[in-house]
Amino acid sequence: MKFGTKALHAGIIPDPSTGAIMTPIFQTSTYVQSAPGEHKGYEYARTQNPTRDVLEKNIAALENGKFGRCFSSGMGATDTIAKLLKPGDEVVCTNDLYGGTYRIFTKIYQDYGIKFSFVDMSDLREVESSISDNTALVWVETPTNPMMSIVDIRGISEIAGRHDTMVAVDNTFATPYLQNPLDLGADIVVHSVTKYIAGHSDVVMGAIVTNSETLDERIAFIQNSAGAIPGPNDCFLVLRGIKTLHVRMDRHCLNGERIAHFLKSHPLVERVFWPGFDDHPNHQIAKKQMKKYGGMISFILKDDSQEAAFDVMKKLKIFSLAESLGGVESLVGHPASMTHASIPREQRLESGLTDSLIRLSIGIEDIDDLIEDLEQAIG
Ligand code: P1T
Repeated sequence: MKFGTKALHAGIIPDPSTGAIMTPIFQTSTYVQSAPGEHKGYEYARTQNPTRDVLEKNIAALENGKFGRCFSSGMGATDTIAKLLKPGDEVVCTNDLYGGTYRIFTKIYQDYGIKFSFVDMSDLREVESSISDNTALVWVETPTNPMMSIVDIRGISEIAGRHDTMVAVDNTFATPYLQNPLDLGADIVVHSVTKYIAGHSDVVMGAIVTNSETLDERIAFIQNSAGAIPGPNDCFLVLRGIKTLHVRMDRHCLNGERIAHFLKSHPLVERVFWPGFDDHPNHQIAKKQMKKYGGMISFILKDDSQEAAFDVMKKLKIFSLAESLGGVESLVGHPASMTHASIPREQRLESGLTDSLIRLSIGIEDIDDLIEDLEQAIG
């Protein structure tokens, strides 16, 4: 089955009791048993919920994976992966990544005796030399947030395989429509479903997909034990959002491409970060592992001051100034003070994240209006 068909049909069956074509919202916390232990496969809604079951099957299918699990947020999903680790374990991470991921690793799990190192993964030799006998996990984000660097998932998976180390890929920016890390050798895919998968800026949710039954059993055990589950209403909203994921993504990518080129040719713009450019350092890898290049773009102005960046953000009218991304409407953000403020400045600068960096999440509005908005704001 191809992607668009899977988005609409994978895991979805009409409700057996009514024939309802849309998955019902099972808004219940528990299920009646006819005798102790005699039930229809559902005991308590932290453990199982039919609306969530359908969504988990659907997301797993989109990632070409066997097992999917949903969580109350992307961070809930990341937290679950971290809980697979034990004191003494080491994790090698991309040096450019979502600030909240950096924060949970360094401010929470580091105190539990897990060591995290952050490396420039565009250079595979750096990754290999960072792996030790204690490395239990390689954490990849690609494209990275917010510098749009590209990491070679197959290359990393081969290296990790030689060292018997797991690879988890945060696939939030690419979505399962543009990139499928499990097909490239990764062990685990993580999503902030909040973003493109849900797509309408009305839900916070996370997901994990894997092909390993053993891993999935452990993930399900943590999901039930720690309890970071999404509610059935949110699962319904995400199932509804997914039905247009491929259609939305095509438009996000098309608008993204137009805006990336517009910015690149603008006389007041110094540099644009977007993996679709021929001269992007890992463009060839992006071309190989992604279907298209997505709707996320970062850029810096020729006037490299924070004030100039703030001025553009203030002048934008259609782009709303807000954290998050991947919704149908366009957003603009200032990573240094917003999404990545929890990363120390020196570390941010090492991956190129300056105080003047502007990040755009390109929505699916009419492209002419978006370009006009950027034109009047940049000047
Ligand atoms: O917000 P939440 O659903 O918990 O997802 C966290 C998360 C995980 N991974 C990536 C790559 C992310 O970008 C995020 C959340 N990011 C933002 C809110 C943002 O504006 O970048």
